[in-house]
Amino acid sequence: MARGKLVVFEGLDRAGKTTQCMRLVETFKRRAEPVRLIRFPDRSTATGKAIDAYLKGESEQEDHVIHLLFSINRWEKVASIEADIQAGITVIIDRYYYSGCVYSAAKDNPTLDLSWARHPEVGLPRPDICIFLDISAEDAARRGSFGEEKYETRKMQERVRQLFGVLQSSPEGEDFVKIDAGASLESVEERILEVIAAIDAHVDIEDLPLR
Ligand code: T5A
Ligand code: NA
Repeated sequence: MARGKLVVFEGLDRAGKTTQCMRLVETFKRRAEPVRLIRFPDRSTATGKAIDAYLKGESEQEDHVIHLLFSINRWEKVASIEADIQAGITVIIDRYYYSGCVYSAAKDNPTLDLSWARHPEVGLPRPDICIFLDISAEDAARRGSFGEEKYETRKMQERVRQLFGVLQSSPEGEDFVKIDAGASLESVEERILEVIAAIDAHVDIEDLPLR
């Protein structure tokens, strides 16, 4: 049996990740292709509840502590992700360790840079592709309910965007495909489907027509 793919979505807050992940899952289902969607943070587990309270401003956490909680929240799912991929199920992940590293490093804590942040994430299953939904901090801030959670400030989002850029020009950047997320829902979706089809066909994504 062919192994399932591991497809990750990343981007700033409000880039449209959850919307597009859900549309992609629907496409897989329509095509009767096995699929599972995971969102990080998974707010339903014990670590997820602590993260949720922190993001809503209901509790405080030291920067390294919250970083490690986000990481544990991913490690909790590793066995089931690996089992699904082995069983031929495509696993779609809404935010992953790239967000993990970038949001923590964006805090400008002198002992929490990108390289420190990467350590607890080492060994997590590497995705076949990381689709980066690219939006300016300004456009993101205009979208629905921006500003409700901890990191949804212009300053933080601009720093996050800059650090995603740093990640994309590091070896990690090989995993990234950037899509303009400021476009309409439908055209973002169309581009995502082209990128997924290119992995299936082993076409170099660089060779896809530009949009
Ligand atoms: N975080 C996360 C860490 O610090 N460390 C970690 O390890 C992880 C995993 C919560 C926070 O946690 C941080 C990052 C975050 O600050 P979350 O639960 O993923 O992470 O955040 P959410 O608030 O659920 O989701 P996002 O803010 O990331 O939004 P999405 O999923 O990118 O956007 P979505 O799809 O919900 O859309 C937002 C709005 O825009 C509209 C939608 O209808 C919606 O109203 N929209 C569009 N409008 C116009 N054109 C388009 N193309 C549109 N696409 C969507
Ligand atoms: Na989301």
